Amino acid sequence: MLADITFQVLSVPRSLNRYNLLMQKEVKEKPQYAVVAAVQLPSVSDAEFEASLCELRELAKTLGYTVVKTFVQKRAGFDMTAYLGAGKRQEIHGYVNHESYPLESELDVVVANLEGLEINTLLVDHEISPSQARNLELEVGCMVMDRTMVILEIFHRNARSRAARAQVEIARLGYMAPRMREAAKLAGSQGRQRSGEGGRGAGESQTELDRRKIRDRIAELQQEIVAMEAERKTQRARRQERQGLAGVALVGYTNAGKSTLMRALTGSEVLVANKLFATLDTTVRALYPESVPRVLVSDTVGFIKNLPHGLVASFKSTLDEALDASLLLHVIDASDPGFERQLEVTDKVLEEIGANIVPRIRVFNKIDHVGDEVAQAKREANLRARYPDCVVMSARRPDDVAKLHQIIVAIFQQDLVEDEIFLPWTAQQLRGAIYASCQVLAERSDGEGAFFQVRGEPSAIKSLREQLS
Ligand SMILES: Nc1nc2c(ncn2[C@@H]2O[C@H](COP(=O)(O)OP(=O)(O)O)[C@@H](O)[C@H]2O)c(=O)[nH]1
Ligand SMILES: [Mg+2]
Repeated sequence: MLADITFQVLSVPRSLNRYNLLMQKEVKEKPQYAVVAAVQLPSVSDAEFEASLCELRELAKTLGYTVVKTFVQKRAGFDMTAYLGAGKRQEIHGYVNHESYPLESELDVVVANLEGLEINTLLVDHEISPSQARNLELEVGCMVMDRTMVILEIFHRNARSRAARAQVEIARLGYMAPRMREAAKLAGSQGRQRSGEGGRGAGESQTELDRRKIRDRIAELQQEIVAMEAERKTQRARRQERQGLAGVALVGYTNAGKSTLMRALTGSEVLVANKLFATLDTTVRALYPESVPRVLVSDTVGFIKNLPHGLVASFKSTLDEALDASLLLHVIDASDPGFERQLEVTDKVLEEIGANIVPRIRVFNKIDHVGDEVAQAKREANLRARYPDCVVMSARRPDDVAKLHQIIVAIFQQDLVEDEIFLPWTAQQLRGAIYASCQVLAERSDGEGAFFQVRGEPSAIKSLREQLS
């Protein structure tokens, strides 16, 4: 009953309301525990099914969730009322409410104190209807998020440019619209039943209004995107002209190891261990040990294997950052059986967004995860033959990370020049500036002052000279 009132007043499905509140207030601060559930249809192979579930768990992790249990069910079709069959719903209810604990499977996270754990979300691996979501929520006793909602939330958090934010909002509105309609219809029909009146319920006219508002808002956003497109091109050109913007963007599929590599390359491992959900904020960090020029590394939203069709445009918009980078690290999970296909898709999408002009290094990661040593050597040899300038590595091996670090720095140092700067004893206050903007190869002094053999960007050296003259 309470739920229906919420529907009428806000004309937004309860699940969406609660979801927004939850996202704003809690996820970023408090550990969130979730369970995952999925129906395996007869047409879906075990391998496909597992891969999709695995990906959903990774996506959940990106949102800051710890997935403690996965429930699966084979069915000929989705349950019309609540996606999962009645028995499975009960089982999940029991688990979420600490009434029963099904046997652990290898997919589950072992949690020391399940009793004290508040599981607040059930994630389902399909897009489900608003009524299925609502019924499921009522039965299991926690919030339900479907796959599309999870992905939308990730995009929402990662969209940084105005154009990307607009694009993601369009997708969110598109997702919400039918859900609001459904909610209002439900509220309207129940109102009619109660009052015995015929004709259009209050809910329905509200829907009309909401629909128009959504349509108008989408049109407005679309216009904004077109206008921004032109503006962004000039901004980008200007930015690339500017010296000293050495940026590396990590791109590739979810779970390829982008965030792990980012942490390893930027030395933020310690921070991550101490701050629970540091990953949510790790977007741009400087390469560590620091280099000359200083190189900034940014993480992008991963490609998603089962990306709902309606989300393609917003996904691409979140890749904006890749366009601003001077170098792309395309990270590929070399241990994933489908890595070749993923590589092709990534290349194609990068081309579509115009990022094919940005220099790129292919990084085949997780080589340690490819069978035994013989298999690893064979895979590595194959990859090197096929992709001559690639890097084959494991983000878990510090030596490999150091090598990649060197490769990146070397690329950015290609444009550097060597020079000698003379600093009279009277201008020693500039000493710090020299060390900050250049790499000092050697330093000697005589009675007049100090001589620095430096390597740096031409613009940095020029600016130092200007300060000295
Ligand atoms: N065996 C192995 N696992 C890795 C490697 N790099 C990352 N991982 C693991 O792969 C999973 C996904 O990594 P993550 O960095 O979150 O991937 P992202 O989605 O691309 O950011 C994590 O469990 C990592 O610990 C690697 O080189 N070898
Ligand atoms: Mg990541």
